[in-house]
Amino acid sequence: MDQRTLVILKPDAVERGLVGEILGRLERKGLRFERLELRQLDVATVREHYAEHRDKPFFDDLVAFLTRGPVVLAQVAGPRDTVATVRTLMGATDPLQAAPGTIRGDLAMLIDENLIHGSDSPASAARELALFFPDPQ
Ligand code: 3AN
Repeated sequence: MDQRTLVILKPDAVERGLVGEILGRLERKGLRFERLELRQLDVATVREHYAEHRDKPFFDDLVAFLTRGPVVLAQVAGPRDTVATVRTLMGATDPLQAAPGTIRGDLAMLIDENLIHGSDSPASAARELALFFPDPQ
């Protein structure tokens, strides 16, 4: 059965002109885009999205970063463990630790500008898709 996940190409991906490169990697893997949108996020939505990091020292900088320019939001679908498949393609949170061949491993250097978000579990994916795409298709 198909599984869905939320992908966000963060403002650094848009600014650096890497949208096509990153979406292309997901697409060439065989994943499908069910929704795809360039959107300027507001502070309240980003704070809710990253609520688990509310008490971290980097929280305010993270919110400022995610709202400094438009992002690309994608509802991504594929077989079985698509949530995990996307996380594998992304690579580790810290781009300097991320394996070559992954998006972060190949294209990023900074932990606070690491290009892409992908939901970390099916439960997170359901919550995040409802947050960013509340309207029925
Ligand atoms: P991932 O995006 O790999 O799921 P999380 O959920 O641990 O990673 O972190 C969410 C976001 O918070 C990361 N994408 C990154 O931009 C930022 N972040 C995580 N850890 C740090 C850190 N130590 N310093 C600055 N930013 C961080």
